Parts: sequence; structure tokens; C-alpha cells
Amino acid sequence: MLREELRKGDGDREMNWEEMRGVGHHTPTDRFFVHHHTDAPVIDVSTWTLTLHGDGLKDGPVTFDHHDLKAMPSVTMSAFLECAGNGRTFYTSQQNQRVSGTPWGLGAIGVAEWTGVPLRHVLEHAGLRDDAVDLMPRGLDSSYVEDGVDHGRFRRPLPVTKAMKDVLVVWEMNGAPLTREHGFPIRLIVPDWVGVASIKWLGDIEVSTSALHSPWSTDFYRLFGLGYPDEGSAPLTTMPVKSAFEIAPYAKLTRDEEVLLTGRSWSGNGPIRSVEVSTDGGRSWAPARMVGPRLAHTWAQWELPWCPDRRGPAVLMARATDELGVTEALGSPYNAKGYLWSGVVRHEITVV
Ligand SMILES: Nc1nc2c(c(=O)[nH]1)N[C@H]1C(S)=C(S)[C@@H](COP(=O)(O)O)O[C@H]1N2
Ligand SMILES: [Mo]
Repeated sequence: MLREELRKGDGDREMNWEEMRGVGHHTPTDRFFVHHHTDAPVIDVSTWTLTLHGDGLKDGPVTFDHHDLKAMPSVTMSAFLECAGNGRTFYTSQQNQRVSGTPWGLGAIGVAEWTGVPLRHVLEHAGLRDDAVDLMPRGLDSSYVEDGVDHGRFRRPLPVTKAMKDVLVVWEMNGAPLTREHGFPIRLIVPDWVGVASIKWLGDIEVSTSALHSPWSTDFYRLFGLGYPDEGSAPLTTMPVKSAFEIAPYAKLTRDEEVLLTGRSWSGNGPIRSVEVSTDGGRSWAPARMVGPRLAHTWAQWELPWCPDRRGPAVLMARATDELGVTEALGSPYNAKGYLWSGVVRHEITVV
């Protein structure tokens, strides 16, 4: 995969993996990937409000301003945010399959320290009914128009069960107010789930006692293609296990000189249990040394010293196993929109 081949939307930006080497646990905000379907809106926080409405509330609509939210008990958590299409280009480069969507390498992910109030508190303040099942958080960005079809403002149903578990209503990223491109003044962070669930520029949330739908849960962010029903799979939720090296593709390494291979692995299923690395294109595997803690919702860092002993092209591979015992497979099952890449990536380098 060559960076020049990527053709992304104007606002789209990938995290550069080789720049993460030695950087610490979190992705600096100015290197975090950026993705949205519209233009990032400019929002005046002094007039901004969040309104909860719908038949899932006991006493009608409730509106919060920025001060109301910040007065609630806040928490800070490290969590990865990853686009459902992260790794999409490998369907083509490794499996020779045609898929549609933003051509991401492995950089449509980042880990930040997020500060905000649990959505659970906001829902309880607003008077959540016991029989509420779905929420529809909606962004304040303008309507998404694709091929002449107006899909309305960005919104995606979120089950109340997930909302009550670990979703945050966030105003700070890495200790500073959210930047405009990451959702200022307020966004959701939905840990472990496809990035599309983490609505930026949050403006309102419908709370409903019946199931809700939007194009982002019916037309997009499902698995389509051979083996799936016409309407697609169920709406996507948890991100699968993945690994990445902190080294440039086609990097040049020197024969008989030891290098420390470093990388990170993560999974929406829970903490990473172990990581194995191959330096010979998958013929043999060695356990990587885990560096630092292995926690849920965030990536685990690892390293392995390697002394290349032969000149020429070589293929590095890393495969992680998560808490559920799921290990990255050699390939990823095809789906037409190229979501949820879950295969081991062949990372080509050259020994000189
Ligand atoms: N309002 C709004 N929220 C949005 C989007 C959007 O287009 N509009 N894009 C989603 C998608 S597809 C992703 S992957 C993440 C990206 O978040 P980031 O740009 O902060 O990395 O935001 C999500 N939230
Ligand atoms: Mo995304």
C-alpha cells in the first residue's frame, strides 16, 4: 500500500504509524486521524445546548447547556477510536477484492484520554423510562448528501444498554478542549465500537421506547455481499482485534544490525492477551514482549528485538490474541464496503 495511492475526502487524515514510535500511550491530538462525512461546523459554546427528547423520557424534553454538563460527575478514560473501515485497503492489496469507501491503511485509529460525563448520568437526569430501548444521538453538522440523496443530519441509533454501560459525553481530548475537527464542543465516545457511533458536534438525542433507524444503521455500517442477506448483517458494533508496526512501509533495515521492532494491538472484545511477531512472512512466529499494561478499551504496546541476517525484501507480520481468545486470522472475510478488516497485515520492508 502506497500512501500516494490513497484518495480521501478533504477533511480525512490518517494517523501515521511510524510517528507513534516512542510517543507514549496516547496519540497526540494533532496526529489523530480525522474523518467526517460533511464539513466540520463552527459552534459557539456559549449558545450551544444538548436537548434530549422522545417518548422514552418520563416528563418530556430536557435541555442541558455546557455548564450543566460540566457540573456533573466527570470521568477520564483512555480509549481507542477507530473507523469501521480501518484497514480497508488490505482487502484489495492482500486479497485482490474490490471494496468501496475511504481507502484507509491502518491509521484510521487513535487512542486519546477523554474527559466527560457518563451518558448514563445525563439520561438519568433527563428522566429515562425503564422501557426505553434506543437512542438517536445527532450531530450539528450539515446534512449528508451523497449522489443527490439527502440523508439528513448525521445520526445513528445507539442501544440504551450500551449507553448505560460505558458511553461518555466528552468535552476534553488529551487534557484540552475538543478541537473543532474532533467535535467541539461536545461529542460522544462509544468505547470498543465502530467510530461512526461516536457522534461529533452533538446537538440532540432522541430517546425512544421503540427501535430507531437511520441510513447509518440500515444502508451503511452493515456487512453486505455474498453470504449476507440483501439488507445486510445487523448494524456493526464491536471492532475486531488488530495489530500494527510502528515502522514505515518499505523501510530499509541493515543486515546484522539489531533493531527493536515495536507496535500496538487492540480489540473491542477486551484487553490484549498476547502478541506474536513473524519476520519471515508467517513461516515462524515469536512471542513479542508486552510493554506496559494491557487494559480494556485501549491498545497494548509490544516490542521484539530482531537482527536481520539476509539481504532483500522481508515481510513483517504481527498477530494478537484478545481476552476472548480471538486471534487475528491470515485473511479477513470479504464484505462489499470493506468494513471490519481483521486479518494480519503483511508489512513489507527491505534489508540492505
Ligand atoms: N457529527 C458527526 N459525527 C461523526 C462523523 C460525522 O461525519 N459527523 N463521522 C463518524 C466517523 S465515521 C468516525 S470514524 C469518527 C471519527 O472521529 P475523529 O474525526 O474524531 O477521529 O467520527 C464519527 N462521528
Ligand atoms: Mo468512520
